[in-house]
Amino acid sequence: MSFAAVDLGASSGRVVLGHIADGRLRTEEVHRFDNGPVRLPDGLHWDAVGLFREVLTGLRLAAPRAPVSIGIDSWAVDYGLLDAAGGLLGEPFCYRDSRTDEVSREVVGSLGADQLFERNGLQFLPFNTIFQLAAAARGAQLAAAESLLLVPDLMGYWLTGRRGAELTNASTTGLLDARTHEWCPELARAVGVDPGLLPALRRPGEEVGPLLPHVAEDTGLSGASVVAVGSHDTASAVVGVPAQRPNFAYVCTGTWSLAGLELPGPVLGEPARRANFTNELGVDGTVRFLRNIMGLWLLQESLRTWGLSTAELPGLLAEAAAAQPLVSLVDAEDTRFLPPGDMPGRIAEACRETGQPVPETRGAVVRCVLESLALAHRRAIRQAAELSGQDVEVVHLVGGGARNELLCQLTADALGVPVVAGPVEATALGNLLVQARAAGQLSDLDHARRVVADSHDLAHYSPSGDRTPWDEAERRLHR
Ligand code: ADP
Ligand code: LRH
Repeated sequence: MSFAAVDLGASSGRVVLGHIADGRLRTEEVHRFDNGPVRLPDGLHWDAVGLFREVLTGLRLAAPRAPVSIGIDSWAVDYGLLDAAGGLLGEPFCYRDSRTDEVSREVVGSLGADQLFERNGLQFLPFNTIFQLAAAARGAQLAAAESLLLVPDLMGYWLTGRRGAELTNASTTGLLDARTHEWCPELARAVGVDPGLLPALRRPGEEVGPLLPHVAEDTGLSGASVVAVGSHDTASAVVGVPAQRPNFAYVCTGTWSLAGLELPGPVLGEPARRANFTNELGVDGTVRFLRNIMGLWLLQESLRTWGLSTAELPGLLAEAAAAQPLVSLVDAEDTRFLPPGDMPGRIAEACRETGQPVPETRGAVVRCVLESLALAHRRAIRQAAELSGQDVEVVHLVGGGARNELLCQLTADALGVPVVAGPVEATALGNLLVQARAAGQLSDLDHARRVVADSHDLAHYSPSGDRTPWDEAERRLHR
């Protein structure tokens, strides 16, 4: 029995087929495509229809294996608005658009940062859906909208004609109650949004529906239906973490680094809020207690500024490995790095402001980026452990960054904890495993993780070197 995962990342998307045989998950990537925001006169957007075309292409390529179900995940927080006829009201905004910079501060000022966190348990990020909607409420488009669909739910709607809001991704909007896991209509109203826009919630594993006849005909997938997975990509990635013991932390490294812990319930209250932690919902009622770190976006955007492609990454990483260690580090959680633009320039500026040498070569800039990420991973994981009282014996690093040996080793060195790297495609695997569980092939998360561990070669990194220079760098940046 085969399943199809549609995994839409901020920098690339893929359609992956998978089936379980002899306790192993066998996968085949049938389609991969680039993704990225595009600037239009009114701001930064995603090409949602273009993405849907790629989804259809992937499903057509998957058809010969006749998957029984399709699961969709993507980056969080962004949404499309539908009018009464079901038409899309404009291309979805990208979370890197700056229109929420001011409005997010105003909303927090009027609702109270502590009140908001007590209710939704979310890290303050200027692009949380609640702030995007507060900005939208000042324009005309929202008045014409009948429903709001997060990106994977929008793709699901276009495949099936059914609307809904998958729970893990709904938990990133800022409009979901962290305790009851239900929508908070009064928070929606407080930012000028009709709560009727928010569709009924659905849980990972629930059936969304069969494919619309024209989709079934176009893709050749007449027997398949869409099944809700952890549609927030980070929720799926954490399902795909091959942890074999309870005391693990994870870093999901792609465009972002999401570093933290899986917990049975939320950590609310002032210390967690002041440390700017988030409590996002995972599969099976788990909570992802983590912080968003700017991630490999810092590297992607540096490459773009230099006019280089990902093919040139291995050469640059070799230069970074040869560069002098721990010369200059920046705060990889600083939102100055959020918008697209000259990344090496912003890094140089941050180094100057903190009295550190400006990296002079590309290798030195990449070294600065990777060491800064490693330090941010360490801070988030140590603080998550302290705030939750959970010990950390091992860190699992999954996602595209698991291919970056220097980043994995630096993360182990900074933390003084072993790092297990891989799988690179943990998100697609988590997506497939939730479908396999819905089909009755797996029992629980531990079972799913055993299958991942048995199916993949993982790389092990032991901490090396002295922690003192990392301690000094941390003091320099976070006095
Ligand atoms: P997302 O899902 O957010 O789009 P991915 O998980 O696909 O991100 O990870 C993308 C990242 O993987 C890139 O930014 C890049 O830094 C890293 N990566 C890709 N290929 C390589 C490689 N050959 N060596 C090291 N890192 C790589
Ligand atoms: C990673 C991710 C992350 C969100 C960000 C917007 O792809 O979903 O968890 O915070 O995108």
